[in-house]
Amino acid sequence: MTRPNRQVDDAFFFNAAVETLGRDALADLQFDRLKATLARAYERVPHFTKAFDAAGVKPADLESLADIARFPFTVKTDLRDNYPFAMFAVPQAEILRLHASSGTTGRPTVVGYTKDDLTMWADLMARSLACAGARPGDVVHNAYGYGLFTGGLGAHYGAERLGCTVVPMSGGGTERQVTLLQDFAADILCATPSYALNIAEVAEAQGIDIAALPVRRGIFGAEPWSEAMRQQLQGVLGVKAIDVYGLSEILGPGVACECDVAQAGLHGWEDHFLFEVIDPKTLQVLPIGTSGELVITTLTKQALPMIRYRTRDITRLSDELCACGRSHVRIMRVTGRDDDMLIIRGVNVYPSQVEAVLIGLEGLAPHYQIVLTRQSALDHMMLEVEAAPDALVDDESLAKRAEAVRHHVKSMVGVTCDVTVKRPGEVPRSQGKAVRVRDLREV
Ligand code: DLL
Repeated sequence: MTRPNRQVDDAFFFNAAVETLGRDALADLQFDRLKATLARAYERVPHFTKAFDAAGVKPADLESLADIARFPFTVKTDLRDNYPFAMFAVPQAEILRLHASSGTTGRPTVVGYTKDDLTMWADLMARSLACAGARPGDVVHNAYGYGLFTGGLGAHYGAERLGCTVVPMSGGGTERQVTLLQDFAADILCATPSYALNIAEVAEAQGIDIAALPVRRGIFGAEPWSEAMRQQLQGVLGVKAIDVYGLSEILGPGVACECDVAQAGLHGWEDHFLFEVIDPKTLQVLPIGTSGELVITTLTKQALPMIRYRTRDITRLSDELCACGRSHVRIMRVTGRDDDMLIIRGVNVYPSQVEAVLIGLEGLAPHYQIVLTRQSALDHMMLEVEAAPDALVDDESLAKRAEAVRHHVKSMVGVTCDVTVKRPGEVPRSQGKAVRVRDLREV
């Protein structure tokens, strides 16, 4: 290694004036930008013209930020119904980049960006990386997938914008990831949390002490992960693990990011987005601090303005002052998606709850899958977990461990399930977003 990795303790902002802007000034800025966005969406996108008309509301009706509640929601199927480009508010020739998310059924969701949108995205991702503890000059090992998924290119341009050296790894080729993390002395690892764990495991198998490498921050997102998983990742990787959030319909990564000072909720960048939390059943806006579905309106997007987009992500907001000095609202850890929520004989279960139980138990590796089937009209949950590499794997030990898992899941999550403890390496590993649930009920 030719370069000492740096120590960073001082507060650092990509754009201090904006990140610490007073709440009143932030609200004024949001109001002006929201008014312009509503007008633009109504004038340029037939979907919004129809939706606003059907709701009997016009952009001019917005007299305060709270009036946003009078405007209609946008949902994922609206994008699918307008496939591929009919939600765009600019002519196709002004679109410089397309991304798409595959989804499980039907058409992909397509999103587009103008030149200004790409600049804004890079700025917000740079701001997020800085908030997470990255600094100009750092080496950023980017293991988010490159391609139609927004993770790879989103983190890439943000890191360049911050002035970092980017290693554009993408996902996969895990042994090589370990080698280059080592050889290039990365300061920052960007990956999904499940893939970061996979990297750590492969390093261990190669006899490399990954925690001893200079990497000091893991910037993890794109899938739900638990506080227990944070502790696990921090332990095995020897990093501070920071949560980053985003979704392609709104931007990609960089909509919100935790600060490394507090590691307690993700600062949602309110100069570019308006955040609401609603009750997904009544669709009413909930008071700040109450848990519900996150709804986001873009305030500056040119190509694809989004009005009250229902993310399906379950969280709550916090406007408590943060120790880092940033004034922007905090989005608390997303515990799961409304549509990830499993209802097993009446009990609501999020995979992240199961994960938190597994990580607390001895003799298990943090790899698991939930397999759902239907047995005589009843939902049945089977949990496949994996023994730790050093655990006993004779049939009797595996059966004992399975019984312990079954007991803990029952007492802590409240659901009865069958458990199989597999031998090390038998649960499929993630290369990007982990597949935690195999739902075989429709088959
Ligand atoms: O996952 C963007 C992204 C890339 C975010 C890299 C962070 C890092 P999509 O593929 O459109 O975009 O998926 C968006 O992923 O609605 C959440 O359900 C989930 N998700 C994203 N970040 C988090 C997170 C990218 N930090 C969907 N915690 C979102 C929990 C997350 N869930």
